[in-house]
Amino acid sequence: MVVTSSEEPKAEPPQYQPYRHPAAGWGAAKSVTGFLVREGEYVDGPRAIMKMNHEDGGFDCPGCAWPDDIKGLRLDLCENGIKHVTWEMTRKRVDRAFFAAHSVSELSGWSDFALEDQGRLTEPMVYDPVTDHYVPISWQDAFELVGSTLRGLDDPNHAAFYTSGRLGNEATFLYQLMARELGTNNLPDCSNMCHEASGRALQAALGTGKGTVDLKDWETTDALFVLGVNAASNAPRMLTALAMAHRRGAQIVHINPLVEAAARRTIIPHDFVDMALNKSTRTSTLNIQPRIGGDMALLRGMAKAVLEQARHDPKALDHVFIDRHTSGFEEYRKVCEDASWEEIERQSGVARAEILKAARVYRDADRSIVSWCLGVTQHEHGVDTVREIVNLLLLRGNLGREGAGPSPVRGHSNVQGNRTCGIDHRPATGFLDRLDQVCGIVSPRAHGKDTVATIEAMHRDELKVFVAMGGNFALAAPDTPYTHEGLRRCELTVQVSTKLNRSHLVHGRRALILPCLGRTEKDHQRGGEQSTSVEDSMSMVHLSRGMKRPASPRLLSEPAIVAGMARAALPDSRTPWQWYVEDYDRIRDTMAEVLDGFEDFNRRVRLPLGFRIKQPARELVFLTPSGRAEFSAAPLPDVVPAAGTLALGTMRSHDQWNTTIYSDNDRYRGVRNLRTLIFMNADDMRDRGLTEFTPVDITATARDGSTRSLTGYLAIPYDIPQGCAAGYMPEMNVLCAIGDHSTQSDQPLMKHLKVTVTRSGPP
Ligand SMILES: Nc1nc2c(c(=O)[nH]1)N[C@H]1C(S)=C(S)[C@@H](COP(=O)(O)OP(=O)(O)OC[C@H]3O[C@@H](n4cnc5c(=O)[nH]c(N)nc54)[C@H](O)[C@@H]3O)O[C@H]1N2
Ligand SMILES: Nc1nc2c(c(=O)[nH]1)N[C@H]1C(S)=C(S)[C@@H](COP(=O)(O)OP(=O)(O)OC[C@H]3O[C@@H](n4cnc5c(=O)[nH]c(N)nc54)[C@H](O)[C@@H]3O)O[C@H]1N2
Ligand SMILES: [Mo]
Repeated sequence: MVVTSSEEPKAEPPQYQPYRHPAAGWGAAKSVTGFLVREGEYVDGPRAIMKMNHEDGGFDCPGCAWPDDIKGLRLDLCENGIKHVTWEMTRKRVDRAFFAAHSVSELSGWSDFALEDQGRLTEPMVYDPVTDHYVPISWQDAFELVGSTLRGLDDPNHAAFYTSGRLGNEATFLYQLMARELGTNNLPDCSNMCHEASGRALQAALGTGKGTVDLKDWETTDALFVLGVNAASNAPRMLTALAMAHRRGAQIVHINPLVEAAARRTIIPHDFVDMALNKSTRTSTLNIQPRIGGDMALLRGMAKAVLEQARHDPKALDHVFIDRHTSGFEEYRKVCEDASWEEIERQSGVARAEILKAARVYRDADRSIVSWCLGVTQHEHGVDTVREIVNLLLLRGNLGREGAGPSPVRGHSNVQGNRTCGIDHRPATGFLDRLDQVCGIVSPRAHGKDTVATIEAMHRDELKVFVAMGGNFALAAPDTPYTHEGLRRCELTVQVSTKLNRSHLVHGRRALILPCLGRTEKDHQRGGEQSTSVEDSMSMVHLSRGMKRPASPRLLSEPAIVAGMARAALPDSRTPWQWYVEDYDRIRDTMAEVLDGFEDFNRRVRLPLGFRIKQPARELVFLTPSGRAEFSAAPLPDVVPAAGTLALGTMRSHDQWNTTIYSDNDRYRGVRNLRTLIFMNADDMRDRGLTEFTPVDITATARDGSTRSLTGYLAIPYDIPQGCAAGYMPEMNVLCAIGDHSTQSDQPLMKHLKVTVTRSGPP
């Protein structure tokens, strides 16, 4: 059974009161103070925070992938970044006495909050099946256990190496090198659940897997379109960019079934005068609420309107750009013309008049940026929708010039860097060729397994060793009971972690917990104190250097752990694993030879704000088969829920970091003391005879007809389109069938579960 924080006995009753205040500002300051006091970090916390995201050193905020301010030293912090850092810096420790006192069965009954709340892991531990306890193991023996198990596999493809997006670039590079030297591309990562769709769409359309804009573009654009992101909670520093844009008169259109806090007003945290005067700035000029999955139809409607206008207004389209740089325009024009307004309205759930308003903003802007996150990607047609974003941008030449272009908001602080540095189960041949040539290995060419395929292979006993560099796979992955069963079938599970979590308790026949340094901590190696590099959402690479004493003397850095496993698994390896770990400059020198855009890595990464990886699409160089930017003319999908069913999107609350739940509050949505909830449209509630806090059963029907349920969730009437509902991850992963992933990106359909909601019966 999955025990979640929501199942802990609650002292306080749930409360719901729609939130009407600006985002950030004093509400955030108060929340941070309370959090620092609770964590006993009111001395070290602020001191560490002053070292975060600094121009002259310091460590990269692990909170999200939003880039640092160009001015660097202008302190742009956020409530959630502070919580995230403080959570890592806690003084609490999980030591051998803790594991001796609590068996795995006992810990399995604890809440996820309670597990992480025990503090930092301090030494390597191995599972002892006889006593059902984790017991201490030396690093040497731990590596040997990993090595001998890997060496004993019939096929290297029976192992998978998961990456959560915290991992720094240098460890990432060594990790993928180890996997490929072993002979597998089984490199599942959190991107498989996150922005896989964005990567594939941008690659197909523009020949790059990334966005093309940077913060300077955000500062100069005329119109910002923000789709499917809860910025106030998940990329809070975007609030500053939105407020600044509004002050200079830019248009800001939010497209989201929910009107999130960032779509209203904010008080900029570093603007001390505003804080003192409680003066807020608007962060939106237009809010549009499509149905869940309705974005593609909405975007097509906007394109249709621009094309209609172009009949009498030649400047509506950038003909020169389209002729010179794109391919497929005529087919795209035709699908737009053929799509009826009735169908566009029905599929988007937005009235034509509203779509025309958004189209007018787009038409009137000289320069537009479209930004998006999971509300767009975690759908069956996520790839088509991102391509539709690109289509719209291409119509008016919004690419390759200042203030214009696509701008995906990435999640984990280095998830983009992980891909850049080789975490890809479908690697490009060119990359493998370079890797082989520089590192003297022979990489496998067959594609590897992603997250979903890894779990499925566990069930077929074709996946026996599962190594996770960070993350909390047992809760983050879909179909929770199925994932747990898969993990339990493994011969060996290895979790490289900073804190205790569910994935340590849902383990293979043999299991290791390998504790590592966090990003805030000093990393001392033979060659002196080391820094690691990370890449943000806008392709800026910079160094991050921890400043705190490690939580325990027995922690190793992530590069050292990878090297230890690699040496044990590959005794004949010619890769100088240990030599690399002594000085990360050596890893960077090799990376400079293998990775595009990393020339002169060691020098450039030490420039005050690091460097930007060169972005061919930005220079209008398109590495596509046609050498041009490609329009796509995909048909509109049918996303209208069947009668009696709702489309349910799973999302984060304000007070959580993925699977880490800080509290049961969701301030910006007005909820306190409750996570087992479902936000519903008031009419949908009335149709089902529900009122606020009525307990309901939620049943999801998968494509294969199987059903999965949650019971006793409380219904909350919310401003969300009819036919749509929302609730929290990771708890709701129980509802997401393993087979329900996109045929375009293989991403689980975490934002589009098909559910029925009924009043819970008597207990
Ligand atoms: N504090 C904090 N910061 C984080 C994280 C965290 O957990 N906590 N997680 C990090 C990670 S890994 C990631 S990937 C990002 C995630 O950042 P977000 O993408 O903001 O994450 P979600 O909470 O899943 O919210 C998705 C948003 O999409 C909207 N949405 C749902 N369905 C649709 C739809 O069909 N169309 C549109 N247009 N919108 C829709 C929801 O209303 C919600 O506002 O944040 C990163 N930053
Ligand atoms: N239903 C549903 N499910 C989702 C999503 C959704 O929107 N809906 N979102 C998906 C997305 S976008 C993502 S990114 C995944 C997140 O999936 P993961 O990345 O797997 O999960 P996290 O919760 O971010 O991982 C938290 C754990 O990371 C470890 N950790 C923290 N810092 C470090 C460090 O510096 N080094 C190491 N080695 N470990 C560290 C700690 O032990 C902590 O318990 O979840 C996905 N799951
Ligand atoms: Mo993510």
